[in-house]
Amino acid sequence: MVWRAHLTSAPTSHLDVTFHFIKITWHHPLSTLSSHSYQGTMSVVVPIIDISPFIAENTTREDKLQVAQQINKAALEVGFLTIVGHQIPLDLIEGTWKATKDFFDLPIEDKIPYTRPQEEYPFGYNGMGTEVLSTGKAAESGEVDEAIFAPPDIKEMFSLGPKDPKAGFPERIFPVKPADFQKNWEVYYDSVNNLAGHILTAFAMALELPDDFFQQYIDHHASALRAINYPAIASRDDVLPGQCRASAHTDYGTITILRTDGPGLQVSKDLDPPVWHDVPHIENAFIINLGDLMRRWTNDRWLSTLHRVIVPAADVVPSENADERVVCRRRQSMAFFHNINRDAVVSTLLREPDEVSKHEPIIAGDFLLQKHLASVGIKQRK
Ligand SMILES: O=C(O)CCC(=O)C(=O)O
Repeated sequence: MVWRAHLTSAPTSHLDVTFHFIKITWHHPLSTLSSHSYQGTMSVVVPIIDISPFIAENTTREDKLQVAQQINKAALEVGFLTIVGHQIPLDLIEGTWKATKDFFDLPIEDKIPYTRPQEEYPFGYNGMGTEVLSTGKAAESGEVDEAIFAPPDIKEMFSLGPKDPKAGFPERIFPVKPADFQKNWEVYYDSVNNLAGHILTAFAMALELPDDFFQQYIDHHASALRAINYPAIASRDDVLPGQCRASAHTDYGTITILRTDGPGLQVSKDLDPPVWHDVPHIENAFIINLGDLMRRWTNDRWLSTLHRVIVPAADVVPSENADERVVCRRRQSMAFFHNINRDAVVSTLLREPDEVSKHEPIIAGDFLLQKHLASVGIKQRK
């Protein structure tokens, strides 16, 4: 198979953070998405794939190719897969999970000090009501100027960026409490980043590219580890119409490696209108989804699928004491957003002689920051 890159002149960085904007008009969050519509999808099956041939030693190329073929099918048909056989130790996962929960349980005054201006350091602590992921989605097509107002996602977050100064961010910040937070997060970040490297090798094989094709884009990568706390919700009255825990969006980078503690995540291959399907929760597995860069690279062959986290319709937790009843349990997730180098140019890879690129080349870091800042209500001048 022959791939050729779609290259016009290389893009130059154009983003200039200028002012905060206020969203005043109410639209349904999805009304801002592209008018491009897909055929309704009756069912979406997220396959479970054993990734171990890419991690264990002494596996054959044939074993790897079989996994790569399964990945190719999932990327073409769903844009989501669940992986087992990842070999990340359970005690690391559980230790990091517990330290993260302990951080979220701290009083707000212990968390706020880790908030940073997102234009400079798009990580740290983001409190309740500070993000609307569907606005980041709208920014991709330049529709934020249409003044969207969508209710904020019901969550708080802590994110960690890369350690390497060459990645182009200020030094990492870690909460001092709980004491085991930093160590767990450092090791977890590196382990999951390592896993991402294996998955990208599998992607390269699936695309019939050289096995190390993606390595040139990740030697000073901008990946982020983000923990999300979705608090318990005591009353339906606390939820605005259309409000989600994480509103409908696609992820921005290459892949996301997600761990959750229960259901709530939904995907839709349809945009107009979306048709939502639950992603099954599988213990000790990671959910992997493809981000926008993978879709652009493959000229939309591979999917970067719309997803969201809902407030479940009926999740009443019974209790003898009516005051303790909650309509919706607390939920925690940890997402590793694998991003390539900020200065890397992503140009469509074309494989047919007469194939036309659906996308202009972009600078990965600009694309990412533009979407992230839009989701936290910061507009940039182009
Ligand atoms: O919490 C989850 O299950 C998914 C979160 C998510 O999609 C995101 O933050 O991008």
